[in-house]
Amino acid sequence: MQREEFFHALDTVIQAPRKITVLSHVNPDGDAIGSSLAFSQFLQKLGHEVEVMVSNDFPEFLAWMPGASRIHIYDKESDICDQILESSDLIAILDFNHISRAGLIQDKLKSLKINKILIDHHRDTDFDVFLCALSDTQVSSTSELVAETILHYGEHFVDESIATNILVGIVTDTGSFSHSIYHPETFSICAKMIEKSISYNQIHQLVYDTFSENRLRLLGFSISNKMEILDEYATAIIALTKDELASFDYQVGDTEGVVNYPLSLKKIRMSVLVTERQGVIRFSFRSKGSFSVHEVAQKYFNGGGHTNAAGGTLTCSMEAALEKLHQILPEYKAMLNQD
Ligand SMILES: [Mn+2]
Repeated sequence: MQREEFFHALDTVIQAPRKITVLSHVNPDGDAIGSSLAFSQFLQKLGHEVEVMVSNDFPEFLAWMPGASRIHIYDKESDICDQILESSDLIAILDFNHISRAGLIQDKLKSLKINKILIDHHRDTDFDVFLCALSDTQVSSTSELVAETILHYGEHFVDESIATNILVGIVTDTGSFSHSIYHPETFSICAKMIEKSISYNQIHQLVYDTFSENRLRLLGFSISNKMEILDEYATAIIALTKDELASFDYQVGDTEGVVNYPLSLKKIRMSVLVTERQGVIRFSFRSKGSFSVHEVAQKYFNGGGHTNAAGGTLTCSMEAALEKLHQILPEYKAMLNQD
């Protein structure tokens, strides 16, 4: 669906005041929270009754975001969340496109016959029929798409909260403007947001300069002690067991960004962070250039995402997970060694 077609369809959908639930993905990141809050604040201005919901809690470094305290966390209050979902007229799906990414909310979502709209920048949308969908992989973030949507309705809708939330989404999904920039409009949109937001320096500081001592030491340990370099495959792997995470008093979000560091090595094309959580092994993939970690994650690790950033999970032991990862590398050897 092209932009004009989407805006046209959205016009009809949001004309009359409704009860709308804005839903984003499990393990929410800055873009999930930023896009959801900004879109909900815009819908509220249009007179809708809006709730924001995610499956599980978001990291502490996003808790300051305008409106974050009113987000419903499904695993903390599933009864209230079920009631909200059941009484909704419309569900807005933001920053994900596969039902498994709804986390604990997926079964409820499947059982409800409620109209849905989608705004997302991931590949291969396939889980549902939407009243209207804005799906574009050539943008930095879902927050950028939400900003485009709001700006389409008029710059006067952008206030300090909306602008700040959008900026958090774009800054975090581009690694502070270091990747996923596909066109100059990303910066034009940011310029418009910075005019209205709290100071950009402050946003950056609030998001990035919030480490606990344990988190910084975990990062140091991950790189010094745990980074495995496979020169043959231009690949780096960092695997952190449950016990290792616990020894640094792991908190949600503490491994955020760890996977990016090995890519700063000139010779590395793909970086993989493998972490052991309750019963599952989580994979986070990053790459440089045209090598698609989305394909690797989708084919072998029940996941997906973007060309240069993707995730996946396996239900097995850490040893089995690492064995599988090593086993599939030869298939990609030629591609990983291309310039
Ligand atoms: Mn995103």
